Amino acid sequence: MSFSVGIVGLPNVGKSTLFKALTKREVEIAPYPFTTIRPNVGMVAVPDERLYKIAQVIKPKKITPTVIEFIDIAGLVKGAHQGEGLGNQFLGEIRKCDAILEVVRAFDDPKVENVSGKIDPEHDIEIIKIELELKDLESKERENLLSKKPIVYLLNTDGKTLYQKPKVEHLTINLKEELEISELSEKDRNELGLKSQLDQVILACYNKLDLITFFTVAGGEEVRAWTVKRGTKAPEAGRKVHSDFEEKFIRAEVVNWQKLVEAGGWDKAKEKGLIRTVGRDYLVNDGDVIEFKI
Ligand SMILES: Nc1nc2c(ncn2[C@@H]2O[C@H](COP(=O)(O)OP(=O)(O)OP(=O)(O)O)[C@@H](O)[C@H]2O)c(=O)[nH]1
Ligand SMILES: [Mg+2]
Repeated sequence: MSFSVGIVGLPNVGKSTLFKALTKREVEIAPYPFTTIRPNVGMVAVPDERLYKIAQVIKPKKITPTVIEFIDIAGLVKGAHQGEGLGNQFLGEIRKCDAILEVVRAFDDPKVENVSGKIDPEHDIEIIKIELELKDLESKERENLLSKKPIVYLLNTDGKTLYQKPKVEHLTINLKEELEISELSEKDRNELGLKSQLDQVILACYNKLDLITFFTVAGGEEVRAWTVKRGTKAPEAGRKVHSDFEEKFIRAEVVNWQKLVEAGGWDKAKEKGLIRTVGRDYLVNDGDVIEFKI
């Protein structure tokens, strides 16, 4: 099971545009509100240079990045908690997500209806916040409260429209441009000198969720990255790799990825005494390369 991020925001702010740029999946994007009704779901690889550096010394047949699931949800409007717009459906979808990526409109385009009536990120952020809080008031469960989910704010700008910056920490991106960049070949992108900022969006979600990455090398067959919450113990991390591993866990061999790369591979790291044997209580660190022993 991967961690999931729900793309949330008012209608027509660019949620599906972001989803398409992230996942390269065909989704409906249109200049009218409530284009998205059924949520779009897609897996996105978490960018990580370390994976490729490890692969240089391990020389595996296969390299597999870790993924986060992104869910493009229907737009929310004021009154959604009472079922306004596609309110209840929308809020139910958010409940299933581990974090929220909120897209906020900071672009002006007369062809794209602005349900908010003005470009005012602070105001739009407030609408969503209130809707989530009102929905929480109705909820009997205290776990999984919507308004307590970690949120990454993304302002969708066109680079020319003026707006008041919101108080919250946020990323600023031109999503229309990002979609265009994502549709170019790598060659064209390099020739035109265009750089995508989407990696920053993915990593911002990853960090907001307090996730860390560990790696496995499968005896040299496959270098693969895996995601766990910070504070996860080795047996539970093992379960990510194989459902049996938690129960059958005996010990694990661990080396920091950089030490492994510097040593020039697993066997050489072992010769140098860089590989440690750890037990059930070992807390996995970001960047650990782990061999589970069952
Ligand atoms: N000018 C401009 N238009 C944009 C930008 N981002 C998205 N759009 C346009 O805005 C419209 C709505 O984009 P979508 O991605 O469908 O928006 P959404 O938030 O998914 O909308 P709903 O699913 O209806 O809630 C489309 O016509 C997009 O092309 C942008 O940065 N600038
Ligand atoms: Mg949409």
